[in-house]
Amino acid sequence: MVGPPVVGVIMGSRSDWETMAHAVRTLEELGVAHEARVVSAHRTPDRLFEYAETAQRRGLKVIIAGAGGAAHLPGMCAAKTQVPVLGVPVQSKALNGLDSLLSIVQMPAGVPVGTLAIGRAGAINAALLATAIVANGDKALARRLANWRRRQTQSVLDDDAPLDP
Ligand code: RP5
Repeated sequence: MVGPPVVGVIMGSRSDWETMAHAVRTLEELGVAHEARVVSAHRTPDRLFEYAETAQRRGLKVIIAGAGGAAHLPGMCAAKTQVPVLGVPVQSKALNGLDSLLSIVQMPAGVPVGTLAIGRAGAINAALLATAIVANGDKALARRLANWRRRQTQSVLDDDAPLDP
């Protein structure tokens, strides 16, 4: 992977890494230049503002923001940048991520956050969606994404193991 990052992956806490690592691994598989940082809306608001305000001029095309609980990070990030923000609700201990999901998905009209599923599936899909967005202007990446999807399809077709009752 060469060149400056085009996808930024941010998360509210180091404790979110277990989930957000799935997004980063998927970006790596697809050869998408990316960066990953801990940026908390609550604990490091100045870092968040600086990150969001400089994202566009640093060349980021998409930001993936993962957070749990009262998950303000994706919405606050989207409030400070026109770079598309994809939100990943991290599965919280208290409410299993329903709190995270509702905090992220229920943005008032005017500041959109594209919200994915809770946890691992959301993190992987956020990376795939970010890749598809970036691939609109990158034919080589579009081919890599198409190949990734073909391999996924083939792996299901190839798995003929019996389904034991
Ligand atoms: C949120 O609070 C983070 O996104 C994390 O999911 C949650 C808990 O953070 P820690 O207390 O584990 O640092 O801001």
